[in-house]
Amino acid sequence: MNEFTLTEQERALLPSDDDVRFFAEHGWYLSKKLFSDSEVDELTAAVDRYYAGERSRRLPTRPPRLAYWTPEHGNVQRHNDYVHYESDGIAKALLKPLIGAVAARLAQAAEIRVFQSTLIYKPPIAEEPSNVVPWHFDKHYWSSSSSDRMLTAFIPFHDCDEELGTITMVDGSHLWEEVGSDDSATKHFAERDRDHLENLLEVNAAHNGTRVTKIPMIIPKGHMSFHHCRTYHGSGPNRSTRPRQAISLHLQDGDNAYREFPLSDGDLAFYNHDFLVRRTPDGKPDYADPEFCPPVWRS
Ligand SMILES: O=C(O)CCC(=O)C(=O)O
Ligand SMILES: [Fe+2]
Repeated sequence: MNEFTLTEQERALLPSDDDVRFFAEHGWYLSKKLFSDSEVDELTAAVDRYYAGERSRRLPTRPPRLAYWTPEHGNVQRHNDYVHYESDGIAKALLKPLIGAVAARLAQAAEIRVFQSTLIYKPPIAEEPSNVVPWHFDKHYWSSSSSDRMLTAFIPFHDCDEELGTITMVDGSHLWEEVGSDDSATKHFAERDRDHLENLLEVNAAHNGTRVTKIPMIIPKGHMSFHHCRTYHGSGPNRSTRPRQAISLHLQDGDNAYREFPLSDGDLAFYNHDFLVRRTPDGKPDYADPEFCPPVWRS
């Protein structure tokens, strides 16, 4: 029995051939309504329980770059990694085959697995500096991944627009040749200098003979936006009166695997998985370990 099947109604929600071409050209895609309102409400309830301290299991160890907000951190932007692992309620939503099937179409891959899931909360404080997400692309954190087809689904739990500080894409930037990057790029954006990143974006656009076109994703509840792993994106402050709540679901195609990626100091790039996942027969971190990187789709 194949658990990765879609209903007739779900098939109608897949990206069309034009949508797949659009994603290849622009590096982003706004989906149809992939979650019903009640599915989003169930996810929100699971997240409320997570913030209240409920866990289905806990990570066996805390890898070095783990994002893990706890109440002592206060009213800053919250990031919590591995929520698909620690909360079965959250995993139930994120492992919906339809999300994987949409990603598989966009990445033109036969299999899609979870790479990471990060729960995000921007408190409604217009001046809160931690709410601003500087320009970056996700592949920078994934140097130890062999694939260039990885992608991210940004899943808000409510209508999400510029007032809330929605995710904003730099159109077509996944096709840019990159200049001026260094090892600091493998660090999370929270550890990097914002002005430097803003400037780097302009420098890269100019190098590629183009301008920076910023597209805020206006995402209705139940919809989600997808971006290619080399698409520059960021987001602004939350100027509204309600929190901006979302999950970034980072996805890998079936072919992705650990690769050795030497940094300039001779050390190898690593990802937090390398401290958690099982090993392949040749002793490398297995990015297909179903415990941490479960499949979301197989065609
Ligand atoms: O929270 C945001 O606006 C950006 C999230 C992000 O960087 C991502 O989804 O890859
Ligand atoms: Fe990102």
